[in-house]
Amino acid sequence: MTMMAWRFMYWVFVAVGVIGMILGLAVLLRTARSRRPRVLIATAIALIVAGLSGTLIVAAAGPGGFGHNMMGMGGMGMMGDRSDLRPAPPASPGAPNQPVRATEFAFSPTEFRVQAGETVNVELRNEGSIFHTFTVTDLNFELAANGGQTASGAFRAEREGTHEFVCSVPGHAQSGMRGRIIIG
Ligand SMILES: [Cu+2]
Repeated sequence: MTMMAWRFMYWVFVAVGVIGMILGLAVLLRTARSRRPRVLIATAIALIVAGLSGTLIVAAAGPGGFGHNMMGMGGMGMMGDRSDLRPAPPASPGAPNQPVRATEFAFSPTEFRVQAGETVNVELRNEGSIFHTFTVTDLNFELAANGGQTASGAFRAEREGTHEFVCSVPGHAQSGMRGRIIIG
């Protein structure tokens, strides 16, 4: 499901909750004055309960749970339109490991060296809470991981020189998610 769909459902829930509560209260007030049958009172109470629980579910899920999910969903959405790099090749058994931590909004380390001709397994450890990538655009290498996840791939140091890596989620590189690989 897309982020738009989630937003839409969220507001439908809120609207149903609020409208249910208002309708329920209105019916209850009217029946109290004019001695309507019990069925109406039962309907009113059911509406209030449904409205309240709907609103409570949304409120409870809101800032923490639901907000978190929404971010995850947003991240998943980004995966689709982030860049057209091919995914990194799988980690190569026996190759040295190069961990790179990602958080909001920084990498650690911001610089590392690889001997020309060598292969290292870059291990993107996303220790943040939203989706990030490790992207070396000019070497066509990209790893991607949701918050709390790790992704590894074999990085072949073929071209000598300094190559920039970034997180390719829009805005993240500008917020500080950039670094350098020195091959030589
Ligand atoms: Cu990022």
